Amino acid sequence: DTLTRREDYVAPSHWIRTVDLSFDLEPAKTLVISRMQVEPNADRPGQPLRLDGEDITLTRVLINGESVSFHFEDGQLVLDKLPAEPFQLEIRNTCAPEKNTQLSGLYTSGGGFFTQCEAQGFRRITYFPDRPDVMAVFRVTLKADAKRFPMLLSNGNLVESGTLDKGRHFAVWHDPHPKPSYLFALVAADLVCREQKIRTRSGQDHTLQVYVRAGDLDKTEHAMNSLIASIAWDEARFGLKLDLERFMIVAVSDFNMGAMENKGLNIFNTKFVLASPATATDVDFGNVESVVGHEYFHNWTGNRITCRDWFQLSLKEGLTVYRDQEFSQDMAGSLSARAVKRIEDVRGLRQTQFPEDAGPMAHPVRPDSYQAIDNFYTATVYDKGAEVVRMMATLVGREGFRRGMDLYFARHDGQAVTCDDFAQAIADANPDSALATRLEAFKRWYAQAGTPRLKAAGRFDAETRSWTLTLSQHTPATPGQTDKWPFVIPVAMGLLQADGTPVAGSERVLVLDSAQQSWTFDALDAAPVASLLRGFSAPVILDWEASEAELFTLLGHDADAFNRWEAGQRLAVTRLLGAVRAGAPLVLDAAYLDAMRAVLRDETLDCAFKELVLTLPSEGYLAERLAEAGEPVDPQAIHAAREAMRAQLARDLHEDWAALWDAHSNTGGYRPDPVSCGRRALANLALANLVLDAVAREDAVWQGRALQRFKDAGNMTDRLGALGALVHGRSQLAANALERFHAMFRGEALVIDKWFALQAAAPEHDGEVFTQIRSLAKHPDYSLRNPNRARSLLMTMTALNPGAFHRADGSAYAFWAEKVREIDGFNPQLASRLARALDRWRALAEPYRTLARAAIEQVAAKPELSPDTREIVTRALA
Ligand code: HT7
Ligand code: ZN
Repeated sequence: DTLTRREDYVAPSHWIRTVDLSFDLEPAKTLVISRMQVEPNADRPGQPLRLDGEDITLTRVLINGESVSFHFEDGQLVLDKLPAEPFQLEIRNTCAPEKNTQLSGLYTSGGGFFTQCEAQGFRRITYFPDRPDVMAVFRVTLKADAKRFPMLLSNGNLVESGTLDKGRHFAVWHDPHPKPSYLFALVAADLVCREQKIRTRSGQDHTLQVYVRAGDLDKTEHAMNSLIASIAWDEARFGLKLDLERFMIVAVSDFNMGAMENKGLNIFNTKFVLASPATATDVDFGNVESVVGHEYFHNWTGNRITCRDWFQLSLKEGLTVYRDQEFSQDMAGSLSARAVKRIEDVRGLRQTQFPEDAGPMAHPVRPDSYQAIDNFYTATVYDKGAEVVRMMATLVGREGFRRGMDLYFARHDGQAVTCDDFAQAIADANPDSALATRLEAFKRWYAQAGTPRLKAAGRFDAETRSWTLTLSQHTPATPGQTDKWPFVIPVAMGLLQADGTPVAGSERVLVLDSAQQSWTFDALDAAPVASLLRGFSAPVILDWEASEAELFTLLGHDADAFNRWEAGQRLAVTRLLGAVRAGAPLVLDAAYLDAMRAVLRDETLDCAFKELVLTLPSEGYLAERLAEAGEPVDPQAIHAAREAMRAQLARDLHEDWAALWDAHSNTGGYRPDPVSCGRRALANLALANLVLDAVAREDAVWQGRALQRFKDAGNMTDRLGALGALVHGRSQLAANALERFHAMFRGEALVIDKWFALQAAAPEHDGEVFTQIRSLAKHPDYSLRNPNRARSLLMTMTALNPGAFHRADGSAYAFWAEKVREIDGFNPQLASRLARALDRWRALAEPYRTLARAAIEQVAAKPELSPDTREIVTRALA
């Protein structure tokens, strides 16, 4: 298995200016004819042309109509003795879409044809220089049986269509925008479409289409509205217009990731398109909006300007995640709804990216090497990459960032570029900014892995009435990087007086750009309460020994909603980890309970915010806090402490939960707006607490109410909330409700995924949940072949249910190893993602550590493991 290194980049030997592709589509054997206009790269004369190809059968190679000699080298088709002038190259080959279980390249799903070419799927369709810096104009002819495949779609504009003999038909598509092969797509399937014509602010007319299976048309309105909103937002916020007459979204149920931004023909996992109140939750509605936005925004950040090589992946992904996060915040509207979105994003970053940055897969936002590029579609490249862009925006200001984006497009539209090019454009457009003056140091965020620890210490001098804040930073070693240079860290902050009133004029963004720096604040009557890293202005771990009193002040009064929430989480973490460390039962104190009660009763706070404050830090997050402190992680001790705290919050805040349920359990007709979503989220949290407490007290009333709610619910958020309350509260009514739910939604694949996931996420109790997961894996509806279904049980258990996964007998690890090995045999991308579940095994306490290692070795022992999974387990064991 070979390593690809960033430093080895060389420009392509040849450019492909145009490609004329013709497909004779048959599930068992598809014939592909590719005619390319090839131009030697004048900077690299005399080189052979190397074409990538994988799992396809070559039948013919012609240059300017004549057969030529060729050979294969390292899996590539190599052509030498080439004309020095531009020439036409014709390749004929076949592939077998119905045998393509990897879901990369051309494959079948639900009887139709679909493609997935990023990162290296195009080579599984035909021989081509399958690299993002080779950009060509594509013309595509599709031929297929008209009955089975009535819709024939590809990128760009439809130029011709008609019938052929033997019941076949054809369509010809032309995409005028040069693009890399990873953005190619085709769909040939029996689909229906929701269509809408729009005229944009700038007066351009466009046709928007969302294609789905016949029964799903009623679930496409939200995706269409999200697309329209995305188009309007990109034009208003960044001046970026839709550059195509027709923009299509197609939903497919077998898909390895969330969605794909193919030029003009986005292909989506059904999970991120289909949404109706009866089948999708508020979270699903939010995800559809953000994924539709994300893929649409790629049209400029990714497609018009693409990556020079795959090491630059964050150039498009980090920037596009930043853009979709901003879009969702703008759609949320109010200041507090924006903060809720920011809290959710940061929670996700900490849950997934921070552990990644502390484990064996830690890598820079711009990695230096890879074995399988598909393994580098990571939280670091996407979410930390977005934080890097956000820090740039903080350092140059909102208008400055817009100027920088304008310059980036002016300079690089139509090119394949690097992360350096992006940072340079933002800096050059803001020459006096804190970014431009520290650009080289700032770019360490692209080069150095690991989450920096930011230490803060304050000292008040009563004599001079001044308070000095000292910030210092340190980044732990990561694989292959022992010593780190200091990062440039923007620290947004403000000061409060002890009674919670803000200290006038104290708000600012400090820029820490060395190992240690101090700032002094004058004219203070007493030591202030510091609110640091407001809005989570940098992806760091803040080590700030705030007192309990300070945290209560911040929770109650900080002007920054993010830091109010953060203070609440810190108060919870202290208690939870205190119990874990002491090995003693957790007993909640009156001060904490009073503070939580005050939050729940505060009429100035939104429901969504209250729900976030009252949701305890996850077991995974708590484990990382221990690991950061160098303490062995005992997942069962964490689970026990968290369950004890949940039970006490349920019991001691009973009156408040009941009052909240009464106030918010009826939100009327379904609308997925932030206020209604917040009310539903809080009502569901209240119900979960009420059922938990009722089960503990053996009281039937709230369990009965939850069952009634489950039956009467007018939307999926409420129905699943009630079902979750019963199942996760271990009510005796749960089994019957689960059965009914399954019967009710038998034909709705995405809802059945929820049915599996909900059970896999249940808080573990005496091994019952893992036993249930193991038996659900044998359920007739369960399948490893469909990625959504496979993930519903396995990813939910490994990523979201440490109590069920980390067992002292190692049985869940063994189960995991067996599934990874099995999936690896047919879908390496899915297997290698699942294989990451035990990345953090070294941080575990015994016996988990030894058992986890053995399970990883068990995966590694499979002789014919894919390069994808091999890379993960090799790094884990290194
Ligand atoms: N750019 C898309 C990446 C993607 C992908 C990568 C590897 C294998 C399968 C894949 N499907 C989609 C998704 C995005 O970030 O928008
Ligand atoms: Zn993306």
